[in-house]
Amino acid sequence: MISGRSERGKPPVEPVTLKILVAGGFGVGKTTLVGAVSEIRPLRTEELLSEAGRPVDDTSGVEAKHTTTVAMDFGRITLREDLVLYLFGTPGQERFWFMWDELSEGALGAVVLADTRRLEDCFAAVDYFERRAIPFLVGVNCFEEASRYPADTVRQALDLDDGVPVLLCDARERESVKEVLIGVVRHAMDQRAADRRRATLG
Ligand SMILES: Nc1nc2c(ncn2[C@@H]2O[C@H](COP(=O)(O)OP(=O)(O)OP(=O)(O)O)[C@@H](O)[C@H]2O)c(=O)[nH]1
Ligand SMILES: [Mg+2]
Repeated sequence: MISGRSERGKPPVEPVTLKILVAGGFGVGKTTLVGAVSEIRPLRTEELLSEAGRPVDDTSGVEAKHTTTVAMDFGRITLREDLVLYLFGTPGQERFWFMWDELSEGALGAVVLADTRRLEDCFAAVDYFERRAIPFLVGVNCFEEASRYPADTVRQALDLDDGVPVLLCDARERESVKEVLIGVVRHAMDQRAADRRRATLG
């Protein structure tokens, strides 16, 4: 039987699916970012921040926060009809980091979300991706209460390589998050192409 699509002369496209990680410190907006763009109801694994966790969960700066991600966030966004991203938000707290290696398996690239009030919280994520040569960009989640800094100031503060893009964003805004995601796909593709060129040149 001929499908509706091919009747119109357009073969159905099997989309390329890419895996993107969303990392960064505790409470920086990872769950918010995945929720802002996901076209499926995002899978969340939020737990109440408990009394028991208080000694280890550093909530300074995020006092209004009552839940935290304990395993991962998962969402999906179709960037183009032939390009679908699967988003995996990593847990922000260090005690859940044993999961990162598992989550980063097969990832094309990563977004490291940063809050300029607590930039040091994303050092570990930056280190992690640098060490494993996973292409990443830094998305500065611009909270209203935080001072604005130019991207270059953030780049210097994080001691990033020149090639690592730094984008200002709002994790609650779909269009803003989409730009970040397009940025990370572009950056990862560029980096792969550069790696291939280097490999060919020996
Ligand atoms: N004003 C403002 N608030 C935000 C923004 N992004 C997130 N929030 C709020 O900040 C809090 C933390 O956001 P989450 O998305 O839970 O952060 P997270 O990175 O997933 O946190 P963990 O999983 O615990 O590490 C929530 O109360 C959000 O509503 C933002 O861009 N602006
Ligand atoms: Mg979360």
